[in-house]
Amino acid sequence: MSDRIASEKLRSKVMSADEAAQFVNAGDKVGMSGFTGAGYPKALPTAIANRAKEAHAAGSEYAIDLFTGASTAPDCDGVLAEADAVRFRMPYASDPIMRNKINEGKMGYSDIHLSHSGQYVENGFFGKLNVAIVEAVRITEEGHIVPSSSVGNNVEYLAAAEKIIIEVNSWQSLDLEGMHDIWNMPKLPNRIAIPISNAGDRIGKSYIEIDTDKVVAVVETNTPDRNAPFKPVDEVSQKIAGNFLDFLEGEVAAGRLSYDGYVMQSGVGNVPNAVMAGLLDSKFENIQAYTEVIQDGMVDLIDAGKMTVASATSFSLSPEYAEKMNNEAARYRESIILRPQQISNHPEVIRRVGLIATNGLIEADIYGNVNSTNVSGSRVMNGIGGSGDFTRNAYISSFITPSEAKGGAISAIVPFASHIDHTEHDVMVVISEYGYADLRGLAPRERVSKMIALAHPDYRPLLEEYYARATSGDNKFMQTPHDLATAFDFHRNLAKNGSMKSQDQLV
Ligand code: 0RQ
Repeated sequence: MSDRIASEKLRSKVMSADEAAQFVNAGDKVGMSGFTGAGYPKALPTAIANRAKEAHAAGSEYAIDLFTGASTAPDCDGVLAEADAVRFRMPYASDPIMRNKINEGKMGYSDIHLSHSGQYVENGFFGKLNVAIVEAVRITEEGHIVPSSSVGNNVEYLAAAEKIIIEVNSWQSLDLEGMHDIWNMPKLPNRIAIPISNAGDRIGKSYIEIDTDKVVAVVETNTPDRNAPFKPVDEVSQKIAGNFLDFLEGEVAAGRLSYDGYVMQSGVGNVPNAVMAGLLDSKFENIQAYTEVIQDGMVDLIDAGKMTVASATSFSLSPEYAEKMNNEAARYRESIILRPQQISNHPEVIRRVGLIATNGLIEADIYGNVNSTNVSGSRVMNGIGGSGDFTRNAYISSFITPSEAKGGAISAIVPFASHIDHTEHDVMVVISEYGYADLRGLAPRERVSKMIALAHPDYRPLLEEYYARATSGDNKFMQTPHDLATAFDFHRNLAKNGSMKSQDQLV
């Protein structure tokens, strides 16, 4: 038996994943650890999926409501979705099988701000939490949990659940201990200010205290986190990164930012990773991250001495970098802090540290409204994740995107966003490979030419024609002029012809 379970009381609860899964009943609300392929339970999801398959084969119903930190991985969200073992999902999902089930209407999905999710569960907005299933690096003598490569909503789920199942994963480095900073938010009405003034402030403990009487099972695993590798930096991403740096340089020239101590938040994805590669060769020094996930680019910035501290709730590393983190966690824990997501994404701290938020988008419209979640208004891609937490509260909010998707069939700049996650009131700067649109201080109509300049040249005439229509004829209201009859022509073209381009362009 693993020496990672120091508590004698909890050692007596060790059993197989199949045995532990018997504690998870049909209809249960289950809170799991896990955030972007890091720190999710590795054995229970498959065991629960098998229970579901057996029940379905016998003609019985079996599905759970699944809450996590954010997305997980194929061996968690994927296997559960494939077995039709999930009725309802919250707060974020990016697994392709699960996405299809959601879009086919076979699963409910509440796509909510990540900073809200823990407190919603704690306060019973989703009903009583039956089971928490949390991955740990080890269990202390007192029965405290040392989390693994993500913290997510573990604190809230462990506190709220009636039963606790712990997976102790010996693949995760013991040297992660000391990297976590667990601070319990006092409950309403006794809240106090979160005592973080700088990204690097440590305010809590290195473990999560739990009620050990609630632990019904401990399962031992030895399985890696499963994150997908990043795509190599291509020409478009390189240009976007260059434009992002030009925007930062402009802020320095205007006296609003210094080369010393830029505080960043960066979304996940290939383009944000390319931006970080761009920062490696920049004049910026002593960069800090107050963000949600730590990806490869940030590790490179730390190694190069460019980044002094990175605060997040999770890793989101390629397999190669995850291996490196495991081997060198003792060194990295000097400059990396993993916090509960309620704190990593908290509006109060985000506003205080004065960070520049940088996230990806699906589409932005000519007035600066941003859609991060629903393709053509109806088909969910992933979810809002932390992008709303950061965008709304940042010192400067920015979005980065290639001008086109799907080989040019889709324009990232559209007349009217078909779903809006970040409104024109929150979005300050939008960046594509064609430049950056600084929307600050501009009235809606003043933003239009800047947004159209970000579009691919194929789409610019269509956008200009649309704006001309919106500002002429019967449309007499000039604050945010729209021609409602043709506002969604790009999306209608896509549905009809497989491209947002006009009929004339396609022939
Ligand atoms: O799909 O690879 O199958 O072609 O979306 O697009 O260009 O590689 O960009 O990885 O940065 O993702 C908005 C999805 C962008 C992401 C989104 C398709 C595109 C491709 C990926 P393929 P790219 P990125 C807060 C950050 C919400 C959560 C968030 C996201 C795939 O940034 O999920 O911000 N954001 N979290 O082809 C159809 C469009 C499309 C499109 C892109 N208009 N229509 N498909 N794609 N635009 C902090 C954290 O949460 C960590």
